[in-house]
Amino acid sequence: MKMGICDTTFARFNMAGAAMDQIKSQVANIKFVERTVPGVKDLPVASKKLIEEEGCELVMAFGMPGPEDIDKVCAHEASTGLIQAQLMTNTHIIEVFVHEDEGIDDKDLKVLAENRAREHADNVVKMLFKPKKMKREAGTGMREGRENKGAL
Ligand code: RDL
Ligand code: RDL
Ligand code: RDL
Repeated sequence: MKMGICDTTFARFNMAGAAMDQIKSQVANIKFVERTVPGVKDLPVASKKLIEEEGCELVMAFGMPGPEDIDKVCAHEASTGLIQAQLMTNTHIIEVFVHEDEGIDDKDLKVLAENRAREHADNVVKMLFKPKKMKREAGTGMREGRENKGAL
């Protein structure tokens, strides 16, 4: 199968590389079609093109919104665009965003970005190939990149 991988030059960590590494370690015969765009607001159309023009069955979209108010607005707009692209194509675009101010410092941000990318990659493997495993995790308080919250 073909999977789309879309990332940005704005981000400060190669989340796409970490995610592809994580997927390749679990699934054979997967072809990645990669695109890089400047920033998060460019992800929706790039993802839609990967679905419609390249035949990708799922896309992972990686981005890093900055810490300023303007960046938060941008991130929300990008999210809305990604959801619209999903609805227009009836295809999942897994949004993997790490806000720069989620990190306590640069070192923590790097660890968070790598872990979030890898854990969303695990989610994608479950969604596509192990739906029963995903189903067993329903209501269990899963998080990506930090400790899971756990069930009540
Ligand atoms: O279409 C070109 C740009 O408008 C687009 O790449 C934007 O996503 C770039 N951008 C901003 O203009 C901004 O104010 C980004 C951010 N903030 C941001 O926080 N993270 C981004 N892009 O990835
Ligand atoms: O497409 C993959 C994820 O982006 C998507 O599953 C999001 O809904 C995950 N998510 C967040 O990214 C977030 O910042 C969730 C929350 N907050 C939240 O509060 N509750 C969720 N998901 O169910
Ligand atoms: O409850 C603590 C965090 O889950 C919360 O702050 C989330 O909003 C953090 N978060 C993001 O900001 C985001 O852009 C998460 C995701 N994406 C995500 O994909 N998965 C998360 N948190 O678990």
